[in-house]
Amino acid sequence: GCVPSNIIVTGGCGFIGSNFVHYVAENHPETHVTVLDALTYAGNVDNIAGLPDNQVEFIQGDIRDGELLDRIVPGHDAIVHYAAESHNDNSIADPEPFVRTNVEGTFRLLEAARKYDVRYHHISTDEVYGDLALDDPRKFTERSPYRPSSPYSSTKASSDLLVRAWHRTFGVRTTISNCSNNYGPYQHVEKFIPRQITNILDGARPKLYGNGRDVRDWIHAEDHSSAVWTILTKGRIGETYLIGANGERDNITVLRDILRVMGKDADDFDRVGDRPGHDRRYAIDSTKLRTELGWRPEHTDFEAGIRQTVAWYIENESWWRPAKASTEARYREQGR
Ligand code: NAD
Ligand code: TDX
Repeated sequence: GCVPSNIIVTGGCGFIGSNFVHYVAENHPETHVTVLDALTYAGNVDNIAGLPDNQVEFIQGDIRDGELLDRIVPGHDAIVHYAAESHNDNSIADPEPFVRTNVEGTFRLLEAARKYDVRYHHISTDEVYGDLALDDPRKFTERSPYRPSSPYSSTKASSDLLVRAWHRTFGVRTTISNCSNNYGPYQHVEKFIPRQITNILDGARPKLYGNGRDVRDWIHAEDHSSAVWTILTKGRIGETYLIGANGERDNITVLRDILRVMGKDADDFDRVGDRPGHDRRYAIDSTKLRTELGWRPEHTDFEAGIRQTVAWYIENESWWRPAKASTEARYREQGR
């Protein structure tokens, strides 16, 4: 593999993108990072504050802005594309921004990668494979069929297909990674784990959808970052790699971990209406990434990861406070 000297990270002011920028700053000081982010409701430039100015540069802009891409893409040797509309519940309330950013935005970046012959890594999700039954012994692999359920996951699936076509037809040097559910610092309070932690800190009760038996395959955002770096530098061009850390848990178990860590009773939560079209279970088989590229996760103790994450939200109330009331107001409109 070869270490890129100058990369663009789209969505680098969001949850996972900013964790990746921190990861590169700490572990690969020889790589310059240009963060391109529109700063939507989900983006916060404070997420990358304090990183060395000579290594990390921020440009506010939209990935759909072709003229902006013409100005900034030349001179970079890779694009790592995280920017997206990322929340399933929002995609049910209003799908249009998901088509615009996830489909059209990916198209613009691929066109720029083609025009300037820049390596392109695409961040995607296990949700493109739909869901599994609770008792299905299988997990998703790189060969699983695409069958997305939600407006969010269908736009992510669409973007993956564009990447495959731009590789095969135009020879763009692409890789794709499909990762399972992330947790860790800087995650927006609309998402399951931060929503429940910050509800408890606010003296409000956590909200569990449906019967709480839905399973997600949790991975710490830092392990996602190390996997993406591995694929960016050592992955085979044109290939897809699944990223996961064998972290399957149902939602009620995760919620009870949070309640226990925060000193609450195991039944101190509300059950609310279910998400329409709710996926039952996701599970990742990351054998290809582990055997071909030698990647391993480091945060394998989920309860320790939850404890650290709870501590981060306690210490960083000024970070999440501005988004909390408006997020809960949106949930009230949806009855969740
Ligand atoms: P996020 O919503 O926290 O952050 C998205 C970022 O993209 C924000 O900073 C936002 O300002 C920016 N953005 C949105 N639209 C833009 C546009 N048109 N132009 C430029 N910037 C724009 O999302 P996240 O949870 O960090 O997810 C990042 C990526 O990882 C997404 O592609 C998502 O599909 C993927 N992913 C997420 C998870 C997860 O568990 N959260 C799991 C697997 C894959
Ligand atoms: O308040 C809640 N109560 C609840 O029970 C919320 C917000 C969620 N849930 C449930 C729904 C899901 O089964 O928790 C689970 C996780 O929900 P989210 O945090 O919304 O994540 P999910 O829908 O699984 O999608 C996430 O993982 C895959 C990310 O948001 C996506 O961007 C990623 O692609």
